[in-house]
Amino acid sequence: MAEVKLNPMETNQEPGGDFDAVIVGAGFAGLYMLHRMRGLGLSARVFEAGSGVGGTWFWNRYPGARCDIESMEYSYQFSDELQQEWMWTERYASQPEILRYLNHVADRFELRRDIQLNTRVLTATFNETAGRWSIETSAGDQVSAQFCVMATGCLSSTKTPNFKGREHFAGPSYHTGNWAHEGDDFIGKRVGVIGTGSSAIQFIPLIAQQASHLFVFQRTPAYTIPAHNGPLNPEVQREVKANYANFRAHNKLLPSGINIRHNEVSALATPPEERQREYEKRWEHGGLSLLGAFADLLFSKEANDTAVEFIHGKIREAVHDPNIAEKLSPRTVVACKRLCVDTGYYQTFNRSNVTLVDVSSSPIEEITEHGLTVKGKEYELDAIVFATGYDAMTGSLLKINIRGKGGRSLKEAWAEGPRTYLGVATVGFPNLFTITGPGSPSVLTNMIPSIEQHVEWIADCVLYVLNHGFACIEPTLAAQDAWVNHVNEVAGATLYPTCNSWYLGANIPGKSRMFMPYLGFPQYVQKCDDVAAKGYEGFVLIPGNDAERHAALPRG
Ligand code: N01
Repeated sequence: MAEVKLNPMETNQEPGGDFDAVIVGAGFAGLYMLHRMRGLGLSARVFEAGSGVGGTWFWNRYPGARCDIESMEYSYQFSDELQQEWMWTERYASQPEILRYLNHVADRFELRRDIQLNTRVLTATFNETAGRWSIETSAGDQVSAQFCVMATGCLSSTKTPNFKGREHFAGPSYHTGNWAHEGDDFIGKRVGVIGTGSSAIQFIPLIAQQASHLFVFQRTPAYTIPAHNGPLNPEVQREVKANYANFRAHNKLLPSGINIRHNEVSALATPPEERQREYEKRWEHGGLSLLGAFADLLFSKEANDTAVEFIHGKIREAVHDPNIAEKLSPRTVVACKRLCVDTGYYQTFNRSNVTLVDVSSSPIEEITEHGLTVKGKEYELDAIVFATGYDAMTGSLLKINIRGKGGRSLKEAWAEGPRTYLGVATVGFPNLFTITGPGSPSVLTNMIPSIEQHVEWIADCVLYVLNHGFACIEPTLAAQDAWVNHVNEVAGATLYPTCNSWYLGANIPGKSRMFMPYLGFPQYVQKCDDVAAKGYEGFVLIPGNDAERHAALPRG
């Protein structure tokens, strides 16, 4: 571990809530950030709104919640002892297993003493004179820190549409991202599910087995690929562990950091029978591997249409009623919305107790005391599940009243869409870091290596600031503008921006449309490494001395 040389003024460790760093969130990102800050000899406090650690995996307890990245990959690699000792039981880990893992990590690295649960950060205000962040919480804390790290997650701010009459519904209602912790079930109930994204697709087959009747209110069908989940072969686990470092290093060089075999050939240049064989192979393998079937899938609409046709054929094979199969067949580009991974989703619509209600042209009109209405017809329901997604990537950040230089809020700074340098920092907000923020690869990658890369980069940056006697670091406007343009240019060369996805902010009424994640994990890692190697190119480093600091503060 690199040595940090701190002077007392910089550490400012007085009792009563002055820290080197405040970290917001105790999910994968916050836990590792805390561990890393401690490793640098810094004081840090984590504030977490939930009553336990785990972030996404604490809140998403709906039946069937599991990861769509294989468990041997969806885990930390910063500690070889940890990755060797933890035994995953399934190919794709379930939510309870991932939550157990994160609790194990919190205990193993003795993180809990610096984590304050049940505490939501309300405001974070940069004090320009002191060069420090003041943080206020829902529990009444008022603390300060030189560095503030937002580990708030990309998909943590739930979105429930403002349906007329929602408050009148007499039965229980749920949002997948904020699921009750008590063991509710749907046995014998008439259940309505609104939404058919990744979350709904995971629990619909399970709720269908319990409910007396399940109504699925679908606005836009999604593409989903069978997971073929099952117990993790101990031999596979042993083999990966025998060579874990190489396995991780290999994955890091892949476009999304996920262990998918990427075919370098074009779908259009491949003869139809061969193309079909390739798609079949990927379908049989399951999960996100279909994304790597051909090099031009996300660049050419014509190439993508071959995948559309293939999946439509699979839906027709799985669903007995051709009308329902047709309704379940998406018309958008494959993967421009997140590809889903399921177990028995399409087959569920063959059950006599499941009804697909198309709300694409006739939206849900109203929620009533006993159900909801579509086209004037009332569907009687005992329970409603909102699987309606998230205000992704920016929602949780903008819920906090973050004010930077000159009292300017992050909301104002991002009014036209989030603008960051590398997804980690924003002009006007010195010493504020975002882990997997907008403008970083984040949601288009395996989140855990992305998180680790950010945490390590931020820790190195903090160390650099302190060891060189600086007080603050902040990106330049030129670097930020260039990065935002680059993120958009890269996305613009693909089919990603062609549908109304949450990647674009299109699922939130009034949200500025901007393609938020950066496409290209290895290129991104290289860029971050280069920036650091060049003494944090594109950032302004502000001296520790007050007078010097004021003179050096970038304006505008
Ligand atoms: O949310 P979503 P999600 N009336 O936004 C519909 C990750 N994740 O929670 O498309 C009717 O995908 C909306 O319809 P439309 C993953 O990255 C991963 O399912 O806007 N319907 C859509 O069908 C994923 O992408 C895993 O027309 C309305 C649905 O609600 C992300 O989380 C598991 C509506 C929202 O789908 C979010 O997934 C779960 C309305 N007014 C989640 N408003 C795994 O790792 C919205 N909808 C496996």
